Amino acid sequence: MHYVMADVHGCFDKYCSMLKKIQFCDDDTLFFLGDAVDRGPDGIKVLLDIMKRGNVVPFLGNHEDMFYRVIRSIGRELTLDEKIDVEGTMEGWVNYEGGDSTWAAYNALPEETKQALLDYLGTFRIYTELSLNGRRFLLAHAGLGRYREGKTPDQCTSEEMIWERMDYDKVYLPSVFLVTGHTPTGYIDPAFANRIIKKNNHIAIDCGAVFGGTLGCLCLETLEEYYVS
Ligand SMILES: [Mn+2]
Repeated sequence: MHYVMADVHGCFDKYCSMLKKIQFCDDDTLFFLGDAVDRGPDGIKVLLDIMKRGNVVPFLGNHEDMFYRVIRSIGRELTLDEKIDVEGTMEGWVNYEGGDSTWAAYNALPEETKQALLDYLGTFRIYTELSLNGRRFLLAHAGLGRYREGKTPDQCTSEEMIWERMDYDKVYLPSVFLVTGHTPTGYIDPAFANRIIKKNNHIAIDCGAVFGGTLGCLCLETLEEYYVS
């Protein structure tokens, strides 16, 4: 089976409970739609776990984007523009985006693990399209950005696909389900707090695990929903 999960945000225990709940095995594939790290305590543990599994396909979330920008600058001569970008990113990441736990845990890692993580983050996808059981899906951390009629994925920037919030009241692509994390479902519609939202060809799967909500997971073949509180 193919599963999607997102926005674990350092909740390693919920993540492990979910893998047990879905009985995740070597024949399965997990599309991990970003934001493994930050806010919660154990983001690095989540990243290291998905890294050692051959059947988890990782996508870049905005939190991995910040982390990756910072660590790929370490030990390198930076241009002035890069220096400004990294310093600004670091400031926002650690002070406002919950990056402090990730940064501390990262710094405590052995050098070879740091290097392995750096290389691994370089393989993260921005988006993927696939068909299963006659349904078409597009997977990305944040999605297709602001709504514009007829907008297609190739017209979106990477920045939009991992950072921008979509309009969940609009159908973007008539025949494709957009599967996204990034925005907790309770913010999209309070009636769906802690639950996956399926409407207007959107499937929003961030159930706010780190904000006291649930961790959600969806099976793409069956559209069955799984939750860990
Ligand atoms: Mn996010």
